[in-house]
Amino acid sequence: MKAVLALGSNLGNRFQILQGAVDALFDAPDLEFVKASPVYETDPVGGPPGQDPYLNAVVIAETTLEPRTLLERALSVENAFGRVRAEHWGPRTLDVDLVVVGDLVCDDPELTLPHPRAHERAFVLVPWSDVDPEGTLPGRGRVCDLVEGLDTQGVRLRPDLTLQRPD
Ligand code: PH2
Ligand code: MG
Ligand code: MG
Repeated sequence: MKAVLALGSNLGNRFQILQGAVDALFDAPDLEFVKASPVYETDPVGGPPGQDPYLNAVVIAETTLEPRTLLERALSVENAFGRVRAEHWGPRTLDVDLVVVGDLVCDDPELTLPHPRAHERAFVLVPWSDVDPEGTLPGRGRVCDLVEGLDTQGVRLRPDLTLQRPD
């Protein structure tokens, strides 16, 4: 199955953390790296005022893992990068979200698929459409169409930062 993961960081050495997350996520079996998107610097959406901007990127993967197992791997990589869950939508060293896994639709509160807010988040859809314009969000449509309807002002390409495939 294809899996789309969204990465974000707005604390610490953000780019090093994103690259470290890519390396760590794929340093285990049954999850294969396909592509990483360009990196964007993005204005924080929601959360407390005065937060620093995020770096965001999207990674496309192939997996045979159960979505729940993939979620556990994502959470353990977040923890490895010092994620502290203090404030809802507060600053974070690393956020790894499952955006879609195949065409699964699941409304389990612990793992909602597709990600319940992905369709309205330019910081997810812009990088995703760069690497996978034909990608779709089940129930919502094609990424390239969804991106058309969004305000993308707060999402700025960082051409100086490029994620490498995992080592
Ligand atoms: N993640 C959030 C809340 N707000 N804003 C930006 N720009 N980027 C994010 O990754 C982000 C956010 C919750 O996960
Ligand atoms: Mg998130
Ligand atoms: Mg998250």
